[in-house]
Amino acid sequence: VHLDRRDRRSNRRILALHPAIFAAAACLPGCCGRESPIWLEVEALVVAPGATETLALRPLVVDDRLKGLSFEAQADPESRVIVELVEGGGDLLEVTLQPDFEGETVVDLVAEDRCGNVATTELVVTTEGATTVTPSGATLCPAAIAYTAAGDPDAVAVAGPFNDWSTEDDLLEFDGVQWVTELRLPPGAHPYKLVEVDETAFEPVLGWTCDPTAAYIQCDADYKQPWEIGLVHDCVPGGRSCNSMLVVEPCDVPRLESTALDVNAATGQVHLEAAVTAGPNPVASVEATLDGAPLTVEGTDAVTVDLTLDPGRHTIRIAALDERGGRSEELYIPVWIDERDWTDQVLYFAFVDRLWDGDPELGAPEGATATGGDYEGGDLPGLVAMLPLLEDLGVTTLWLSNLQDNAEGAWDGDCGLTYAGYHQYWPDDALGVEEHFGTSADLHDLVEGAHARGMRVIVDWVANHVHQDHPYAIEHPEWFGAYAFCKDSVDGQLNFDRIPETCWFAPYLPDIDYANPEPLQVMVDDAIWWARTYGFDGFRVDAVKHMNHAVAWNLRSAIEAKIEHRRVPGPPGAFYTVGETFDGADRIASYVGDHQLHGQFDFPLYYAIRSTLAYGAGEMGDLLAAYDASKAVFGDAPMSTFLGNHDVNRFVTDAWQGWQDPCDGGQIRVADPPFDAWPYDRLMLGWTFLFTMPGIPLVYYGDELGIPGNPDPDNRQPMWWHTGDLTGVSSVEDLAARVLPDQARVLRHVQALTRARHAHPALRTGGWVEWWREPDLIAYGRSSGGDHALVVLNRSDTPRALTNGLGFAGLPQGRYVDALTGLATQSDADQITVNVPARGSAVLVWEGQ
Ligand SMILES: [Ca+2]
Ligand SMILES: [Ca+2]
Ligand SMILES: [Ca+2]
Ligand SMILES: [Ca+2]
Repeated sequence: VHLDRRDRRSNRRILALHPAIFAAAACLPGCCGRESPIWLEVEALVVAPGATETLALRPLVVDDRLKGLSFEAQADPESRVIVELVEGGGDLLEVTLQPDFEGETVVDLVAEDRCGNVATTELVVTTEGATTVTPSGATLCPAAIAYTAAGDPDAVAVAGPFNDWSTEDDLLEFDGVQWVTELRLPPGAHPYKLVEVDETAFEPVLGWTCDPTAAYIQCDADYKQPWEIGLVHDCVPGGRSCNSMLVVEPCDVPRLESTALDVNAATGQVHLEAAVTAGPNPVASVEATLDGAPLTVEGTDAVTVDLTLDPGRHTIRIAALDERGGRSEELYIPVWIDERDWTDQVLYFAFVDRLWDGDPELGAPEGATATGGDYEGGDLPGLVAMLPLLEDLGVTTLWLSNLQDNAEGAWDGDCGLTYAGYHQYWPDDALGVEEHFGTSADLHDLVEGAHARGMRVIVDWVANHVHQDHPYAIEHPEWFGAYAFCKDSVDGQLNFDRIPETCWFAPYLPDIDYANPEPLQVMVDDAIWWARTYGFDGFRVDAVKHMNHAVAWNLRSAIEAKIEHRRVPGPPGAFYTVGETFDGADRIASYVGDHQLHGQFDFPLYYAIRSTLAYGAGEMGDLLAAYDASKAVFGDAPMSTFLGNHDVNRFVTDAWQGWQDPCDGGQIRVADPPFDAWPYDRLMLGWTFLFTMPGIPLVYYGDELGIPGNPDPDNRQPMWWHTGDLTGVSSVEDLAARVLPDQARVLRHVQALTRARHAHPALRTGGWVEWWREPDLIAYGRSSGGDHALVVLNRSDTPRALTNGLGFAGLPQGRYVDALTGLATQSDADQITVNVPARGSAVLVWEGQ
């Protein structure tokens, strides 16, 4: 007989009365006068179809101080709900629902004390508000889709692997404004497309499209054919070949989402609002920290934080906990209270293994045979010790080598020699810190130490490949493409050019197949983990053109959602991505934009600087033409300008000796410092140009001294080969005292330029007006607001005195001071005479009338 709930309840009252009557009639020893146990109010238990939930019964009963309660539980047989009492005392109730169960049912609970007093209550079991579970056991979570149709369809479907790309299974509903639906999917990455269906007399016409509002995308393996080596990247919403990708977050814990974030970088005022969404269990508390110290926040369904912060970097972290200890993903909010934009930064590539050996115990070599191809001993404690010097040099952003643990051992490379992973482009662990460099704590020390000096920290993100020893390669071989060596050719065309996205850099570096949504999501998640765990301010993205466009796209979306908390793509924000695409301007630009990277390194300008200044080729005006050409392609994207990096030979060696084959009869050709002054003069001209033009100037470690180097690996000579032990060096002057006179000249020149650049917005922003041009000399005026500068570059062997007007170049009359020499010049009405040395430069900044 099936009783409805009302019947059950009255039945229970009768049951509850009965034991009291029984106890009065014949009480057991020690039981007389004792009363029945009393059930506290039992809240409904939310259980997902197919899932099991547990409930501790003992805390729900008051038993009149007697120990030894026992329980019984009885489910409605028609519901097919399985109830079991487990654990030693049998006081933990497990309730399991059939996968097809939906709605509400009641479980009768009986508590009996050792005197035989019993009490009953009912437990309502409901699926309402539960997350659902697939047959494989994964929890299903909601994923909302809203679509504004391009046409006037009769129906709109969402299709993906989750419904075998069906155009009929999951239809959207028109809500009067948009087509909407809510899917229930397991957490993880799910490609999908939207399908506009137009009914016709014969068969429906299907219009397949990507979701134009999708934050994440996925590009099929064949989106770019091998012969499409140009700039085709139509794997974008609206393009030919993309899929949109839902990234479904776990829903068995609370969720925290920022709903408002206002940061006033000038006053330090921060206003933050976040909404808390409960998972299956009610939210019990919200925890927050500011820079690691507890921060009191009010509310459990919405959180508001108002703070006034000191200048510098701060981190707010908030998490919500539910009644069963379930913890939300952390809401991570980094805040910079400073008015320096990314375009105001001076970037320094701290190539960790080669900067400063702060701990001789760290960094033992791995047995590589190539000179300069093994760990040399530089480490994180060394970089911490180097921060005062870098700050004095005017560096405001550090670019660190990848810090992921890299493969041990020595591996085959160029020149028939073996190499170790000292460069950190061979990751063999997702989240561990390279043991040659130090510990996780050392990395925290470095980032916090830099932040304390107002310096930002970006890190190399290596995502094109992993080392074969990486757990991803071992446990998920299906995440990697088929082996095709980049340096092999097919039909006379290098794989590097033919299939840049899928070729392998080395047989031991499996190339990630980014057509697979799993590694696409995992690699981006790992990147965000590093940024949030260590407080990084940006990524230098390695090998951009060797990964499909979904990688840059999804990285940017994840940054905006999980670090910047943006609703819509916007101008360069708190977090910066700068990519390495060793290629021409159009290819570089094809990865830059609102949905991809913020900027990239300006390789075309680099080539112009080497040509004009290192080789003395062409005319000096070529520099400005190259800058304008870059500007025409890259627009206002925050590009990083440079005159050397770890993949090309060093500037002074290139100027002095030209390109030299790094393979030298079975060993690496090691460059010596030039013993002429002129390569250093040429380098200083390069620095003057870089620091007096827009862009984010990059100092590749050692180029501030002009250290020498043939191509990789000799372009990565340890600093201490040229400076000696850096212990006790904390300023530019300390370092200048230890190096060659020409190197000291370069060092002081770079410092003078960074100081001028930081002090004068005219050197950072705004355009330029040509003031003088000869084949071996150019000069340009620059103005920003009320700030003005006149820059002269003379690569000839003749010192010059140039007299010209100011007004035509937008420059005011008055007193100008050369930031390089400190010498002042007063204009004669509109005329000024500028003295510039042979192979030298002048940076005249206006100091008023
Ligand atoms: Ca060391
Ligand atoms: Ca390692
Ligand atoms: Ca390792
Ligand atoms: Ca690749």
